[in-house]
Amino acid sequence: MAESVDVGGVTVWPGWLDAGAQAAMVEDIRAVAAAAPFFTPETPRGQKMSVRMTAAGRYGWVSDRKGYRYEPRHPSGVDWPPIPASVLAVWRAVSGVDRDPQCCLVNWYGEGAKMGLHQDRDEADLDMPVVSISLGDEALFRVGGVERGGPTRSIWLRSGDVAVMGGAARLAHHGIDRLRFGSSTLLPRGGRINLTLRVVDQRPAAQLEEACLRV
Ligand code: MD6
Ligand code: FE
Repeated sequence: MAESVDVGGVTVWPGWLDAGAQAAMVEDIRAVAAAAPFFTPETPRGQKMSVRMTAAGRYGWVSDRKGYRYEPRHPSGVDWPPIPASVLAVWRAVSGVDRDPQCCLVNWYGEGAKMGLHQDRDEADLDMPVVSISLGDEALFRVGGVERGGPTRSIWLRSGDVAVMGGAARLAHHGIDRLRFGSSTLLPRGGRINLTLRVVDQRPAAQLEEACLRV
């Protein structure tokens, strides 16, 4: 396994997944999308995002005119499918925490898609990291600080790379400036899939109490 790289406090593991593992994970995501089809979210101000989204797990993250939030069901009303075992295994290997993710957000980037600088802050327990898995075309990932407007650093995320955003960087601003469309052959029609894994809820009270008794 290659060494990790620190980008503004985000730990990136280049090539965490080999080609076979990437192809298998794409098949797992196809099955997720068959149960919970991709949709195009809108910002609360009514602008269509350029990425298409779906999710797996107990919660999916959705955005529409009512705002950003986690929802227990796909917009069609069906439950989100379970998080694939291949994806869970990555979380368990790199997250460093004892809870499993409750949401695997699936972002699908076509040609020209990007994601503006944002913070991931809709989760209740910010001691839990966000883990991201990149599949397909290379994407320019920008990481800034917790405050908006400071200096930023960028790194090209490639297919199979895994990034962990935790600790002091948990609330860092970050986004995808652009894709090198067609740079990977993983997805037959090009594009990029990014998976982000999150714990959404606070830890159950019984476990919190137990953790307090232990210290
Ligand atoms: C992306 N990633 O790579 C967008 N969020 O397409 C994210 O927004 C992200 O990579 C939280 C933690 C890691 C990430
Ligand atoms: Fe994010």
